[in-house]
Amino acid sequence: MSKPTIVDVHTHVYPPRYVSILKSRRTVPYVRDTVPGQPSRLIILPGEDSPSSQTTAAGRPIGPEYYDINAKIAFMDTHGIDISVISLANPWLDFLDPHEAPSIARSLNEDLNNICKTYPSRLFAFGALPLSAATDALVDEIDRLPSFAHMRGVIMGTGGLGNGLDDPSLDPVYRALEATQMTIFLHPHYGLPKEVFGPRAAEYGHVLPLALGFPLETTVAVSRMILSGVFDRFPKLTVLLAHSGGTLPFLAGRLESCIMHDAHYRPEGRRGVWDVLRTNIMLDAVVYSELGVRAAAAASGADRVMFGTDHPFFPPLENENAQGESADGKKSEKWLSVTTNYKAIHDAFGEDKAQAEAVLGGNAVRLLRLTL
Ligand code: 5CU
Repeated sequence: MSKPTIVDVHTHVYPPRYVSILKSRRTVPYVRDTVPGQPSRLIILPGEDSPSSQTTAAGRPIGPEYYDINAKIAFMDTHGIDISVISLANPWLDFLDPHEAPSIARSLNEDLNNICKTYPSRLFAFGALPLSAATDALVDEIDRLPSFAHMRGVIMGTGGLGNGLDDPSLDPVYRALEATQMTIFLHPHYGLPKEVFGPRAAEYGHVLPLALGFPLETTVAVSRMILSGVFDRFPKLTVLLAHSGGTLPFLAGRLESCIMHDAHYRPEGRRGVWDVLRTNIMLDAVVYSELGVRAAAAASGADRVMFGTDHPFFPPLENENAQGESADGKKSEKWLSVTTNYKAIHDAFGEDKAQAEAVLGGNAVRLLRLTL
């Protein structure tokens, strides 16, 4: 029996050009050298280098896993992953000066496609958009993407052009993405206002922003897209939601019910939340539990849920300084964050091996057209 194809749709890279940009900066996001002989540190999250976050050493060590595609391939081999759809990691190009953003986006998308070419049957990509620039520049970049053989969409944060993803100014962007069949990979970065987590938040490291802030940010962003009618105007637009859609699978019924009971919100020809979930939305399976995978499959359909790893984030802690190397220096150790997601998928589908295999790879190959 042949081995099913395993596809990782949620796996990040900071190409060398992007790392150089981060190294040239002094405010978040940036890369800085701290202790001589130790890896540089990547500081990306809002407020991550503020004095109140000193209980967690600022940022995370950045090693080859973040920028060297050979390290990504080694990770894939260790974990039995055949194909990865790589994407720039947060905060993408959001912080760039509007004048330089379009040319940097062009170069980075070319870099990403060229990186994929080095392992042609194993790598595809979600490109990046110069979101700080004018809408025309974004549309121009989207229109270029189909000429890149490996490009299947764009990774985007929740900020849009500065006013979120329900901003009508984004309509030309959505129109271009729909027309070019480029999927939005919607990914969080900004989390929730820090006040939500209270005065003791720093004692808990990154746990609250990453475990709760990230998914809630995604949930709010996609809910705003639904409420503003993005999917009514662009019925063929496809969006892959990071982290199994945040809490949307669990809260979709409540969202739909609140819509139906709101006297002040009566949009014409509105498509229901469940319809959008099952038609436009795809969910990754980066949720670390059987319950989460089941909820994702129940909400969007098991034929729209796809395996992911979030590599290079969440490496085994004991390897923090070695960036994935085991004590003897070999790069062969499996990551708990990955094995947990594999187990969640197998446990969620039990005897239904065909469905597990679809989530592990078949869905991604079909929905993202992962053939050259
Ligand atoms: O650990 C982190 O900060 C992150 C991050 O910034 N982005 C991501 O995708 N996963 C984890």
